Amino acid sequence: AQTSQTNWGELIRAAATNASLKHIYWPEIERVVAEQIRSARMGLGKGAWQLFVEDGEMKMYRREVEEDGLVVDPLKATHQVKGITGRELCHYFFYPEYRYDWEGTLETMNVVDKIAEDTILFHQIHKRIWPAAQRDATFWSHLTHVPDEEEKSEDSPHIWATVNNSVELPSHPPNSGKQVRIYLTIILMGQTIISPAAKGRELKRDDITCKITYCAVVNPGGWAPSSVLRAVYKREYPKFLKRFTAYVLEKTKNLPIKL
Ligand code: 18C
Repeated sequence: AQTSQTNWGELIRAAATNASLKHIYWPEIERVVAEQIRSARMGLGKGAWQLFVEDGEMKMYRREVEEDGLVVDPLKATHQVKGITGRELCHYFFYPEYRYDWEGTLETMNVVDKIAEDTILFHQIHKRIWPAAQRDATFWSHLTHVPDEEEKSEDSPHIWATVNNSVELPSHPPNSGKQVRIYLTIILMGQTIISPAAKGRELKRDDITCKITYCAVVNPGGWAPSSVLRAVYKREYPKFLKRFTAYVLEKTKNLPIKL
């Protein structure tokens, strides 16, 4: 009920570190993160989303969109995983030290600049798919959390999100080597639901469920055959979300719960 009135910018600012707030990218980060959270929370109400993958709790929807002859189909995925929190989910997605463990499309990842504890600049080179050219990406990544206004209680856990958004970096000009630059806007968001049965006793991993929303728009940046591209993402998005959530479950199973 709150979505249209909520000032997401204010909430995102409240969670941000000083180093992020002072950075020249901040106005853009705040705008894009707010927009991504707003649309991730909106559900599937608007737009003709078509379900193209269903696997247990995991559902993936897309809209077929082309720009200048390139497939840029927006993706929206929802999932539910028992035993992890939104904060844990976003932690493993955001921090670079885990990325090679779960990111199957990666050839190399470099941290170009650690702007702050919650904002990092990346350059990534992805695996090549024949017959297209190899792709690379430069993007900022921001980790944030906002109060969950659906859950009325004061102490309900925050909703956590990581947003990745392409940015031009003078140190890494696009299309200058053998890679074609891709452009991406991605959000991974996790809402922690605590079972009412856990009230008044110590919380166990069985008592928590993470409601996940993952939205992605990737522009391939240059020629790529549409049929190959659609086949690739149809395979890669589900593979990512299953592998990544299994990874977070494995990493956290013996750790104290971080709400
Ligand atoms: O969100 C994800 N990962 C984050 C951290 O890495 C980050 C990165 C997103 C970039 C994903 C796009 C990579 C495309 C590169 C080619 C794919 C290689 C496949 C290798 C197969 C072994 O936000 C998780 C990302 C999950 C994977 C998404 C795949 C989306 C494919 C979109 C197509 C892009 C153009 C491909 C080039 C042409 C192919 C014919």
